[in-house]
Amino acid sequence: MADAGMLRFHVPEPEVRPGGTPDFSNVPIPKAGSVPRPDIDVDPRTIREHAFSIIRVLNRNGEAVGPWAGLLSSDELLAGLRHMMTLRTFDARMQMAQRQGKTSFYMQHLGEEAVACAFRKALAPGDMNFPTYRQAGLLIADGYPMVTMMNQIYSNEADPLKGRQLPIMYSSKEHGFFSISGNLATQYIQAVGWAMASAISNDSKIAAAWIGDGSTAESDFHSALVFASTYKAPVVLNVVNNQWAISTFQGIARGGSGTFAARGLGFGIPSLRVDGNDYLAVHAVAKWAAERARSNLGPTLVEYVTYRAGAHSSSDDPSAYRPKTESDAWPLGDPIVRLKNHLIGLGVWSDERHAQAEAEILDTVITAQKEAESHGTLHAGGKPSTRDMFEGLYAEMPPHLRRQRQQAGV
Ligand SMILES: Cc1ncc(C[n+]2csc(CCOP(=O)(O)OP(=O)(O)O)c2C)c(N)n1
Ligand SMILES: [Mg+2]
Repeated sequence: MADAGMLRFHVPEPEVRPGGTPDFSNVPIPKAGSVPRPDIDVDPRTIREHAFSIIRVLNRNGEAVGPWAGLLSSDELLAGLRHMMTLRTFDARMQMAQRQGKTSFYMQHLGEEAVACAFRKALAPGDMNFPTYRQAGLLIADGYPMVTMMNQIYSNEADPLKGRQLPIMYSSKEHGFFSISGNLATQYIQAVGWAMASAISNDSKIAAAWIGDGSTAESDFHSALVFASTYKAPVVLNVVNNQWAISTFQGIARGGSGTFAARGLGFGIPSLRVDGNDYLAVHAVAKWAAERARSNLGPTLVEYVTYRAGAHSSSDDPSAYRPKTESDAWPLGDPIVRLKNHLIGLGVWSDERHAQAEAEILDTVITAQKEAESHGTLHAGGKPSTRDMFEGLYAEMPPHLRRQRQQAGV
């Protein structure tokens, strides 16, 4: 019986803290291939269980099984593997560059590479992502030049954003990558608004909204869902649940809802959970959701279940709040290893070719890095001009900025 009397304040706590033994036995992992694949015009009320299960394609033996399998050719999968490997190598080099003082800040994707890399391949040219800082895979998988990314990270003279954005907060209209904002969740309502505008103007382009588990606690997330569901906006609503929001575990933002996908149910939005470390599953679910959006069936909410294996950012030390071995215990494995094993099983890849590809990729990344560094780094070489600071925001510069520009003598 519940005890009446003195009230107690409830704060959810993670299962394990530093020094403890990681335990994910409370995370139910359905068998690969076990979750049905409904038609895209399904009545959302009939697939409520999809918000609590996990769609998986790759089984423990690396085979692709079940109704969500079979969408990608071996060549497409080999390209996907290369994208994820490139992102991982890029991350390692840029993290090191941050430690060497060549940039002030960096954010890695370690363990989450499949999410953005596979998602990108489900979109069409002209579609627009509204990403967070952890979706550089969208750019890598779309062939955006690594040198340009590095120029932005170094805020050097070739930085297309001219030092006006925090490192890694890229922007590329051509590659469907809306400028990243450091103010979490703002991009969610913008994505829904962009999608509504696309429908209002009878265009064919769809939007993709991105948010992390922790940031779903922001009101912008909920407002976005209201507008998306009311106006059936052509948008894919992505939630990347990597278990952590800096030092705050996902149970805080999730509250009592069971899963992040379940948030969509109250809005009548079809909501699915997918194994975020399974390239094939991510791609299949993204394709399903994108097709729904493009067919005037409205929004889909997708929760990617993954794990942030690295630190939150170059300013973070996760050993202060979680056991060091927690990422090894994560039950969904490593996305690169899983796709690699699948391709070996198909007979189109091998350990030798993998090692060779790793060496080639490292070489390509280092070559790009040398080129970017020839344009300058944080404290050395070429910089954007002081004048650039004043340009590009207002069509007509307000008087106070004109005065400041005069004071700066530029
Ligand atoms: C509105 C707002 N509040 C707080 C922050 C500080 N902050 C930056 S990242 C972050 C954690 C976000 O976690 P999550 O949404 O899970 O994304 P992840 O970093 O795990 O990808 C916080 C609290 C911010 N940038 N903006
Ligand atoms: Mg998170």
